[in-house]
Amino acid sequence: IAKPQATRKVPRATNNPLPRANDTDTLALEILEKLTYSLGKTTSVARMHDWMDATCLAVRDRIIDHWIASTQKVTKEHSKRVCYLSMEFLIGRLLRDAINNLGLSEPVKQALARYGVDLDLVELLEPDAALGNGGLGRLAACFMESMASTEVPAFGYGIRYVHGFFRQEIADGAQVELPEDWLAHGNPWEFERRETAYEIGFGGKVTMVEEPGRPPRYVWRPAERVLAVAFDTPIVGWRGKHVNTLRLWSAQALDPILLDAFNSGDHIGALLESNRAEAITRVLYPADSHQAGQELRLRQEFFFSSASLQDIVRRHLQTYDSLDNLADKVAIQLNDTHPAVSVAELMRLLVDIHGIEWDKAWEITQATFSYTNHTLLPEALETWPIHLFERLLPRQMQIIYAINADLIRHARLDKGLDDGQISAVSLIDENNGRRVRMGQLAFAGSHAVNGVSALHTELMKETVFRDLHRLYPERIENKTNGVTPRRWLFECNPDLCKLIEEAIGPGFRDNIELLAELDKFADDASFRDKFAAVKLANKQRLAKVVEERLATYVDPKAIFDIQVKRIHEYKRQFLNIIETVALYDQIRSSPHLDWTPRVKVFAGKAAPSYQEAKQIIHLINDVARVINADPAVRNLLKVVFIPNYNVSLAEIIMPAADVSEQISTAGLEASGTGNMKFALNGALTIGTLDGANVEMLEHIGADNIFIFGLTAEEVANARANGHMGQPVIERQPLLRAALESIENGVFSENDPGRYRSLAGSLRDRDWWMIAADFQEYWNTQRRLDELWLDRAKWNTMAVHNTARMGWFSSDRSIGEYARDIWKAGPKSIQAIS
Ligand code: HBZ
Repeated sequence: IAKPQATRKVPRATNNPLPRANDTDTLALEILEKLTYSLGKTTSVARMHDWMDATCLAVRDRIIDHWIASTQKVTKEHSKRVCYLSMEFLIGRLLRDAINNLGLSEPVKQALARYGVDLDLVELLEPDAALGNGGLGRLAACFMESMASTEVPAFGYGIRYVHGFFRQEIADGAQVELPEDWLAHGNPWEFERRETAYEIGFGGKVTMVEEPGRPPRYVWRPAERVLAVAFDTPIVGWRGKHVNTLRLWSAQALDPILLDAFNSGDHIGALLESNRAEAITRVLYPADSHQAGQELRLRQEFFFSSASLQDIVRRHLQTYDSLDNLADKVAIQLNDTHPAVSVAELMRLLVDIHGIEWDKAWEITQATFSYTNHTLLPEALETWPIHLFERLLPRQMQIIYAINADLIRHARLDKGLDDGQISAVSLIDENNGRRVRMGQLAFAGSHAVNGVSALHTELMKETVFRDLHRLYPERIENKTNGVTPRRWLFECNPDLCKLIEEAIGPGFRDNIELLAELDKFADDASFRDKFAAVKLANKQRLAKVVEERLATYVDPKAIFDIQVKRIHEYKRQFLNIIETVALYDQIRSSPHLDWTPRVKVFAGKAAPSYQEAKQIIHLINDVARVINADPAVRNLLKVVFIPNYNVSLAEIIMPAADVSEQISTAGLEASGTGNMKFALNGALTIGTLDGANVEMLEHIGADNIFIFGLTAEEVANARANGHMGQPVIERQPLLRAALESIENGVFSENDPGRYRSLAGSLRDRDWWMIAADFQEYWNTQRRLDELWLDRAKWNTMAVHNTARMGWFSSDRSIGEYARDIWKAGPKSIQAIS
């Protein structure tokens, strides 16, 4: 009789994650296990993609350990949770973030090296998750990382777009949009939670149900229902201390195939419902400054708002037996107005579904929500035609009317507002064919409303929300944006971090404001030289990318003058390129002068329907073609437009800039966050007194930043006084000549009239104050040229920039939100000063 084999010891059931060592041997084994058992490959047949997947999966296991621990802690302590509702999360790649935050950079690198695999190459294969347009979406991603790093329990709620922000190519100088396909090879970070799914209704009818002895109830019977299914991605904070969840919703049909139709031979019809449902989360709208306006967009907004709120309410009721204390346990932040319909939807859930009396429900709603505004541009403020809203969301429309009636009653009776003021605060715009104003709705439904820089917050009080601000003077407050130093310094600029650590020790990695200690090294010549050497190496890396993608040589010894951001008239890439043309003219007409060599770098996407922005891209490329081919400039000036700007490209660009262009028309850039990333990495800013530039000036000091141009107030006055560009242009020969060459086809010989209307807009109203600001911009650029000749001074200023940017960490922003708005997170975070 065979002896029974010794069985392996099975651990008892436990809530605790498996203990793991962080050494190279263990990681090498775990990666190999993933390769073998999750991907079914051996080392001899594995492609680089397989190594990437195996590495992500092995690292993901480590995150899960911390994830479980974090969730248990939050549950046990009944901590208040932050729910960050955002239509966009521009997260980029996650592998390096995860490895770095877990402190596994070296062991993972070594582990892969055992198999002859280079981690740097593996990292490049991860698709860049581009579920956002620009600053707003990237801010949401930085905030998710900072909430995890500062141990604020949080859920990010958004949409799992199948196709993220479009891929940009440049063909004959013009932007071409191609579909983006980040999920094509699967997504190793996400967990599908099929059990976490909610029905989302659209259309249909509302009926009033009267039962004896009870107040009337409203019952919404939607004509159409779709399912929202959760996909969770763990977001790991610095040193793996805490892990939060990014929960993205995907739309599915309740009935994936209509069997009746299928069986009767209508195979296409059988799929209609699922196609219609899945369309909701198929693609991100690529417009960041004009209202999309289509029905599908409103469906997206309601879909993810309703799913998130149903989830929040259900989870709350799992722990508590009432929704009365909802606001004590959850803070919901509305990232712009895209989720503003949530205000009406939460009211519906509280009143219609959970039977809470209206006034009580309103109290809970206001105490739970807060709202962040990101723009003052009138054309970007969201409004929806009443008829569309009513047809798609009939019950929510009734609720908005009821909220509005209360608001107007209060304004008229308690505050004595007149008709004009009433129409300004009303949730319904009666002047443009009756529309729902989402900004007003978000404001009314929140206890706190914030702008994203000091200037922007003040302008909010004076412009879009002037009358609501008078009605509720305590509600608007400022929360200046920030960026996560993990991605935007530690990961993208490791050499600089090494140098900083040599100088001031490692403390800055846990408290970024300790960067201030670098200040004293600004006058240390040997430190400065090392700082400059790191910058040069970063410029060489960017030059290589430019060479590979554009087959253009740029000299890393020249000034790298960089403007990367969405293309928009108010951001004034046009001003920058006109200055470039003027400089080109000057170099050619005075070749004997000692010109400082410059490389002008541009990158950014235009909304596909934004013709002026697309023209600006075309112009930049046309100017680049002519200048780069002209032997007369002798490499003193180069212009490059790098296609397909995204988070990963930004990580290469930010550390490589000498000059950061932040030149928006004053009063129009709510904050900016690229400005912070550049300065943190030691670039000198040339900028207007706009958005967070104003606060950067205060922190960095006027001696270390180049400010020019009209102030927001001066812009408003000039516009009010009927400013015209032509008289200004007449007085400025440089501007005049540059503009004439652009409009006469010097850069577009095959289509000489191409830029006539673009240039004409300057002669006319000059709405963006390009002509008005040109001369000062030019003069300031020449001051930079001169400074470049005194490299010691330049480097001193650059060091001061890095040293003084610690305050612009998103950890600081999150600390302020936690303290002032959410009343959530560890006491140490809420105690931020
Ligand atoms: O939000 C940006 C602001 O322009 C920028 O100044 C600020 O720093 C940043 C973060 O607060 N706004 C956006 O990026 N806006 C959008 O991307 C957007 C997207 C979809 C829309 C409207 C705007 O429908």
